[in-house]
Amino acid sequence: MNAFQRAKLASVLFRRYEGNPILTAGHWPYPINSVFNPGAVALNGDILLLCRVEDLRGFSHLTVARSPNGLTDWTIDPEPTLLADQSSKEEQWGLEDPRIVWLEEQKQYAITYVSFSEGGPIVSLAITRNFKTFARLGGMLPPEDKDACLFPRRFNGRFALIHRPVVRGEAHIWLSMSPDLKHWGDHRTLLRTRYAHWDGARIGLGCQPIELPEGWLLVYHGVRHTTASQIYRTGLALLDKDAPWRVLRRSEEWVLGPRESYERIGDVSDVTFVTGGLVRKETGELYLYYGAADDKVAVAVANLDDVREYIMACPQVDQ
Ligand code: BMA
Repeated sequence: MNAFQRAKLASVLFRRYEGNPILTAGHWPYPINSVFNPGAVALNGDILLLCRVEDLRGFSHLTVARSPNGLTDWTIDPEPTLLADQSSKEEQWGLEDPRIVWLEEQKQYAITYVSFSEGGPIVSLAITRNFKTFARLGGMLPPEDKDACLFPRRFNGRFALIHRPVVRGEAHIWLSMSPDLKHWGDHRTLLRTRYAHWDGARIGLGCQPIELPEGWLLVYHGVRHTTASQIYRTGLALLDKDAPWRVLRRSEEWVLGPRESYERIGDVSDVTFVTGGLVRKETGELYLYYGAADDKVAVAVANLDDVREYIMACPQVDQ
């Protein structure tokens, strides 16, 4: 596949669901400003989205929405599912942008989300079996840090966390290791912004890492500053299956970006921000759930074999 053919494939890889946006403030059982950036998981035969919901003060909490097919017939918890503890300085301005992964060893779901503290955003961890009761394990690393997710299993005995600290104003994707989910070390950069590209200003993890036969698919967002504002798009990378600190491939082009009016117009214009991924084994499809213009939830669908073909056609990465 030459570069032109690859770019052509990138532009048709993901198909927007024709019923987008699938969740909006109008669907909500209680008054809210917006709903966006959900974590996604299959649970008890349903598709569950843990949505970021912004209340009428401008603070966020997390609420569960369930659907039998991940597209329609959503049932939304009648009240917030996970609220910030307002007595805690670390969460005083709310909870944002959850990513969910099933921890094989613990037989529990790990939710990594952002607590918005006085000192900036903190990557925090909660564990649950049922999305009704949660063990809240608190902040994992100091601020300013966002866009984090664990891998579902250990590598050489240690857990791995993808996250996005901001250092000297630079926003690259990092990977850190821990023996116990509490003490983190061996911090290293995984993916860097690319000057002058669509992902030149900032990058961060999208959904949870997706396991493919070729390695871990890393879905990430990239930001470009323009004279008018900024554009949030989505790209792909491939990490080594046994050593996810090794980047094997990275897409030159984005695979999803603001195009439809629900992505271009909203609380923040021109944002497609993927936070939930779901592999539909029955159909061989990958669903990506994303926040559209920071005030609605939308979904884009790809054939998983096409995604594999595309990422393997992307350039190898020099590290
Ligand atoms: C990022 C995060 C997301 C948000 C995005 C676009 O920095 O704060 O929650 O969706 O910006 O505004």
